[in-house]
Amino acid sequence: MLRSIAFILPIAAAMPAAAQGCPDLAGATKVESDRYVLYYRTKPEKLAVSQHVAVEMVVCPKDGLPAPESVRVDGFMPEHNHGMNYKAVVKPAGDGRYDAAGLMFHMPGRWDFIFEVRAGGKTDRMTHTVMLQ
Ligand SMILES: [Cu+2]
Repeated sequence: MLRSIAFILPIAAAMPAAAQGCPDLAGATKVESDRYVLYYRTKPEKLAVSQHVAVEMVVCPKDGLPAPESVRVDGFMPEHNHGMNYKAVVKPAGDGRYDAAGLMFHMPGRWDFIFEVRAGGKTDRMTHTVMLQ
């Protein structure tokens, strides 16, 4: 009995601390918070002003943390202090994947993608800056 427990524990301790078994999203950009790792990629890949953009995301909880209750994505121009004119709709696609549609960056310049992952009464906010010409 004791012998089998001693055998199991080192295996558990050797597991990676972050995002074990996170589904692969080829070519994605990685952002992370204390609790989550989020990969995203856009469709089309090259962003253009005033064009609808879809965003594919994979959200993976770190070490033993719960799956997200909800995921949101938005865009914001920090230098102009305004967001998008459109609100993205995010749908869970299973296995930690989320598909967002309806984003549009309506002017050139610096935009921040803002990702919000809600779980256990807290929201983790992650951002990634992109430039639109
Ligand atoms: Cu602006």
